[in-house]
Amino acid sequence: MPQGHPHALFIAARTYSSWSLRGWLMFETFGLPVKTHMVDLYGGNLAEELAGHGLAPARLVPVLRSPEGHVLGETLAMAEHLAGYFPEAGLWPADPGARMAARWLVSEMHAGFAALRSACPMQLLCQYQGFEASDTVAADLARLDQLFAYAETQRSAEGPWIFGDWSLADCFYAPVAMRIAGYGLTVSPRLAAYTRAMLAHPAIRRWRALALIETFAHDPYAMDLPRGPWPGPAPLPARAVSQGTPVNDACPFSGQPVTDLAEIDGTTVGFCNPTCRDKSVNDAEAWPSVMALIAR
Ligand SMILES: N[C@@H](CCC(=O)N[C@@H](CS)C(=O)NCC(=O)O)C(=O)O
Repeated sequence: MPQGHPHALFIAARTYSSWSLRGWLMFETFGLPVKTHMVDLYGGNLAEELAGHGLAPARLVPVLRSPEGHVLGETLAMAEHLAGYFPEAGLWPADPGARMAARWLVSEMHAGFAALRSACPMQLLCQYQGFEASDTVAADLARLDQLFAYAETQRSAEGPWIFGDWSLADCFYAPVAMRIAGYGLTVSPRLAAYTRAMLAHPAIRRWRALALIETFAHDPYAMDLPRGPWPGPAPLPARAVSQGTPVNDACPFSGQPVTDLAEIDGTTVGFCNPTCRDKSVNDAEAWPSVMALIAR
């Protein structure tokens, strides 16, 4: 693996930015080194802000800067770049047939599913109740099932992911699972099982735990529908507290001295800043270093 500075990844609005999620998952789920930076998706100056970071002509998120200083502003190109840069990391399936199919599915996701993407914008806050899928959305879901069924014929690995083992295809389809979850879409048993597996994936749980810290002036995709709870695994009971004796002296994330406390499943845990506290409160089980401190 190349040494030196890691890649820099510029993302925005974890709650809503499905493409940012794709870019981040490529690093997070394959253990690739990265420094993540947040930019403002809704400030009206995204292209200018990106240019200020030396990322022109990028105008959307995510954007990646390589350790050598080259810039990439499209997730499909990022997938190919990272697969080439980290050849040992297994980003594409190893089996040639599965690899071809994975490239197909990733390309079709990148270019297609317009009805689903526009009718059901990704949001990780709730599950809307009573959402009625249009015929075009239903057709996108049928196409999704057809592609996943085809993938099953091309794979040699067993497992919950599109090609059995986790691959770049899952990075691209993870936000689709979030749309199925967020709108309670009626889908085939195959897609329902995939959505359940994705909701329980530790990286997805970490992303959402971070997303829930975000605040927005308004909900850009608010629907006039009742909101039910998020359908993922229920987090452990947890809350920020101002007093108590933590079980740890050093923050489980940074190793720095503890300044902010939370009570998580009955155990007081200390963190070095409110963000690390809050992401742990939002879903402690997403963070192994936090769980290691909690008496079970
Ligand atoms: N084709 C692009 C799509 C990226 C994209 O649409 N990003 C959205 C956020 S999810 C964005 O930056 N929107 C800002 C805007 O439209 O001004 C990719 O693959 O990265």
